[in-house]
Amino acid sequence: MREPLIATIGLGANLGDARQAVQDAMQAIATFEHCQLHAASPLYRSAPVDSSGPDYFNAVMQISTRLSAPDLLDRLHQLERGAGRERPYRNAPRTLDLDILLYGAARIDSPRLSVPHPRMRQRAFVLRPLADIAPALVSAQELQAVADQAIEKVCIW
Ligand code: PH2
Ligand code: MG
Ligand code: MG
Repeated sequence: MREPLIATIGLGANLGDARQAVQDAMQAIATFEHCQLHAASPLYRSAPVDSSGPDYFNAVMQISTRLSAPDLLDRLHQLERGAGRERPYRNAPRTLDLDILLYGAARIDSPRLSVPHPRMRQRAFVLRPLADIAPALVSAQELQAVADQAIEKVCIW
């Protein structure tokens, strides 16, 4: 079996009980087979970026996992489907969005998966929670560059 590595996952939702959906997903991911919770960010509320609808709830978590990136993605998509996720168009409002942001130090460019997530460094709703749990992964300049995006910390669970 492969050696465990740290995978970083972004969680977001802005339809239905979005706050609960993010919280439930975090708990479900922490109990995935071959995965262990490494760190969980506080919960944030953020204005939609290149998207529409109500404010989002966002968080970032890190797990130590022995799952391959495609297997992890399959399980995340299962959770999204369980939360009633529909994909009518790109960046549509959603009941649950679970993105693999980082998978160890891997670079992945497949039709299903791009890692590191290509837009993660332009988004406060990723960088702010990521900086809370892994400050070495986010620079002050990067945080400054997204300082105009509306986001607030809601709770520490
Ligand atoms: N996700 C998107 C597009 N825009 N905006 C916010 N605030 N939060 C998100 O999670 C989000 C978004 C595409 O995945
Ligand atoms: Mg996303
Ligand atoms: Mg996604």
